[in-house]
Amino acid sequence: MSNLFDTLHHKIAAGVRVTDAEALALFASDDLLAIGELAAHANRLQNGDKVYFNVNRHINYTNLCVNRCTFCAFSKGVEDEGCYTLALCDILEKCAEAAAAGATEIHMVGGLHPDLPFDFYLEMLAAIRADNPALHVKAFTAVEIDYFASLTGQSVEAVIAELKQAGLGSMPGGGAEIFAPKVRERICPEKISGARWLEVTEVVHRQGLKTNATMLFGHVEEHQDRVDHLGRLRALQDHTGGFQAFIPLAFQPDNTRVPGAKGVGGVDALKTLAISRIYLDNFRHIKAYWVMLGLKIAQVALAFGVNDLDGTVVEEKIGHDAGAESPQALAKEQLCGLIRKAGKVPVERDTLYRELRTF
Ligand code: V47
Ligand code: SF4
Repeated sequence: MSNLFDTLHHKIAAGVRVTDAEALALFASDDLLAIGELAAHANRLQNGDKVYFNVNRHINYTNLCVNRCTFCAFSKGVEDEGCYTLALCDILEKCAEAAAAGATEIHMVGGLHPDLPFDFYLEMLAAIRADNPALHVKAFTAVEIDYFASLTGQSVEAVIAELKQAGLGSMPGGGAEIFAPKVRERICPEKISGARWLEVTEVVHRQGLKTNATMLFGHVEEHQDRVDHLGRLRALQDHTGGFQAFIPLAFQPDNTRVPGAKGVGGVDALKTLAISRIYLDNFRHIKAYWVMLGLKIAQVALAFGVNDLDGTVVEEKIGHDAGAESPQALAKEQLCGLIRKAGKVPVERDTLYRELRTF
């Protein structure tokens, strides 16, 4: 095994790509600290000691969804208690609060609503931007873009062009889950395929918008499926360069329906973040999303190749509906404290990773 680590250390130093077989061998290894050291080495070469965060606010405009992914505790049907759709005035109020609190980004996603027209989303974007010209709106997943295209009968290109015109600034990385079809059949049979997610994302990148990519892990997937997922992302990034950050999302099991789900322990979470850093040599940013990981693992992840802690978040529903025990929000000072106490340098960024302030 030490042979593997020596080889990978040299490969990383020389900028040579890690293979799928090597990534699988890392998943099979119990030497967590050696994996972490490799990832920290790869991260240091790209990002030094800087760790990014941003001041943002999440808004989930509706939890109504025509899909029923078995891992999702957030979505509801029209007959279900607790279903909601926010009115535009409520959305604008949340954005005004965010702007007043110093946010630079609104992160907005929702379920696939059964009957809101596409114009609702265009008006929502335009109204947010008119009220808050300085706020960057990062919104909609590739799954929602595909839904808007089928809703309107338009091409993905045309949908993106209209959303951009209305004020869309970039897109988050949700909906990727695990690309392998046999896993998707078990966890999200109604969702677009992994191949379609990648196809839509490629079009988005070609239209000039940056996006992120996620991977939902710790349910029924095998290590092989994770490596396959990473491999498809690395290949697309080679073509487009449009991904900013990769975010492994630790599965939260409460109120979900995934028979045989394995769950995510601390070791698995750190290993997965570290291997993502080692394998995805063309992704500059690996994000530890503290909402799903918990604050302690997210902080320790900063020694395992992670260089981004996401943001202040403020009102999170998707993870918390599924039992996440993390707080709802973090203050900027808390994020800086977590980063500083890990021996790193906190840097506030905007959505496009322009540095706003070093602490
Ligand atoms: O697509 C749903 C995941 C995603 C659960 O791009 C779950 O900056 C864990 O994509 N346990 C939405 N995860 C969240 C997301 C995201 C979050 C933060 C930052 C960014 C970014 C993107 O949440 C969904 C799905 O993969 N999810 N249910 C669950 N039970
Ligand atoms: Fe709907 Fe997204 Fe939840 Fe799937 S993960 S049920 S598409 S809201």
